[in-house]
Amino acid sequence: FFRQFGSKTPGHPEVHVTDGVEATTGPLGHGIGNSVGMAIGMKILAAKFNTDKYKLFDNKIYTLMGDGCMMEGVVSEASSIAGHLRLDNLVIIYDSNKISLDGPVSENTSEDTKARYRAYGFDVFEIDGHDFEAIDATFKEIKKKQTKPVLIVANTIIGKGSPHMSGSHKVHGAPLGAEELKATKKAINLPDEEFYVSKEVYSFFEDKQKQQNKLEDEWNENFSAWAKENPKLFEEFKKMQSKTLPVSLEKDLKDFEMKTPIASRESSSKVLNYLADVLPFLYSGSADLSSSDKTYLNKFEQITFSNFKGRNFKFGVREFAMGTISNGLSLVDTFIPVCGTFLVFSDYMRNAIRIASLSDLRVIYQFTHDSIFLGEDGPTHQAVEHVASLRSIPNLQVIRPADANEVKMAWIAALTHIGPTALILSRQGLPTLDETNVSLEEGLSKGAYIVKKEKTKQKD
Ligand SMILES: Cc1ncc(C[n+]2csc(CCOP(=O)(O)OP(=O)(O)O)c2C)c(N)n1
Repeated sequence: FFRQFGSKTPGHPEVHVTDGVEATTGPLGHGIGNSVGMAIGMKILAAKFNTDKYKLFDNKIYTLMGDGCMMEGVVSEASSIAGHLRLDNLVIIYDSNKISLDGPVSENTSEDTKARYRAYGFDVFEIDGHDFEAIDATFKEIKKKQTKPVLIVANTIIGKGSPHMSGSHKVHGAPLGAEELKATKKAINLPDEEFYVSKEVYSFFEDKQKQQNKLEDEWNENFSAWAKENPKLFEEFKKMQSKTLPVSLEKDLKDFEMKTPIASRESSSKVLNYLADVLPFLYSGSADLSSSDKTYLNKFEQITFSNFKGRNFKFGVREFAMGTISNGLSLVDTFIPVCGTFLVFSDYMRNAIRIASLSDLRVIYQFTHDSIFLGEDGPTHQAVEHVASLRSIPNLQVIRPADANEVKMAWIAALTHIGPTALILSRQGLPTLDETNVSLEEGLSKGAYIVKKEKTKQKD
C-alpha cells in the first residue's frame, strides 16, 4: 500500500486525513517552517500559562528533514529566524544520506552545512544515523540541557540493507520489488514473511504505549489542578482554544467610528487592533512592512528571544518563511495568525498559502497596496494578476472589500472561515458608502451584491 491513495502510507501524508499526522507534507522545506511556527507557539503558551508550580508547556518540537529540504531557500529563511529567536525547544534531525531524486547531492551542493547552521545560532551534533546508541545518547544530552535550536546531522545510507539498491536514488519513492525485498530480508536476517514484525518490537511498543498513556494522564491531572488554582489563566486558555467571537461583534464593529475616505489598509488595521483587545488568539506579523501593511498591534509588544509574551512578529524580509511559520503556529491550535506584506509579494509565499488552504489552517493574510494605485514603486510592485491567481486556490477565502464597512464584515468572515483568508487592501483612500452599511448576511457574505442599481431602462 506504499504511496497508494487512501492508505496509511500515502505518497505525502496530510493533516486531518491520516491519523497521527501533525502537518501536511509534500513540498520540500515547508516542514521546517511549520516546526519553527510550532516551536514559537509552544514558547508563547509557556510564557503565558506556565507558573512556578506548573510547567504545562515544556515539550520540544522534533522535526525530520532530508537533503532535499536542506537545499530549499525557505529552510534558510526559517532556520535563520529560529536561530535569532534562540528556540531552545526545536530539534531538527537531518537525514543526510547525500542522495536526492536525480542522484548524489554532490552534483549540486558543496556547502558546509554544519558551519551554516552554527552561523544561524544552532547547536550542531553529528552522528551515525544507524547507530541506536549514538541516537539515544544525543537525545539524552539535548533533553538534559538545550539553550539553542539544535540540528542533528544523522549520516545515513538510503535503502540500507538492500543488496542492489542501497545508496541509490532509485530507492527514494519506489517499492523494492518482490525479488529485491527477498534479498534484503535475507541480508539483514529477517524471516521471509510478509509484514513480519518481531515479538520484541511488539512488546517494546506495548510498553511505550503504557508509558505514554501514563504521561498523558499525569499531564491531564496537572492541567486540571492548574486550572483550578489559576481560573483567570484557564479562562484565557479556553478562549484561545475555542476561538469563539463575542456575540455582539458584528454590532460592535458597526458602531466602531471610522473617518471617510479611508484606505482599506488603514481601516483594516483599526479593526485588527480593536479585535486584538478582545481576541487573545490573534497574533500578528509582517515581512518587514508593518509600517506600510499596518499589521502591528499597537498595544502589544514584539516577540523577541527574551519576550514571548509579545504578540507582534517581525519576520524580516522572509515572506515564504512567514507563510510556513504562520501555518505551524495555526497548527498549534490556540492561535489565528495574521501576517502581512504587499499583495504583489503574495507570490513569494504562494505555496504556504496553498498548503494552508489544503489543510484548513486558519491564517489571515493582510495583503495591501492592491493594484496600480500603490504609489511610487512602479510596475514591479503593481499587483495586477494577483487577485485572480489567489482566487484560483481552492478553500482560500479572498476578499477585496470596497470600503471600511466591508472591511469590518470581512474580518468577521475571516475569523469564522475554517481555512485561510486573504484580505486585499488598498493604499489609497476609499469613500465609505451608505449602501455597504448592511449586515454580513445581506452584504459581504454573498460575495457580490447590488450597491447601486441602474436608473435607465436597459435597451433590448
Ligand atoms: C518543493 C519540492 N520540489 C520538488 C519535489 C520533488 N521531490 C520529492 S523528493 C525530492 C528529493 C528528495 O531528496 P531527499 O530529501 O534527500 O530524500 P531521500 O533521498 O532521503 O529519499 C524531490 C526533488 C518536492 N516534493 N517538493
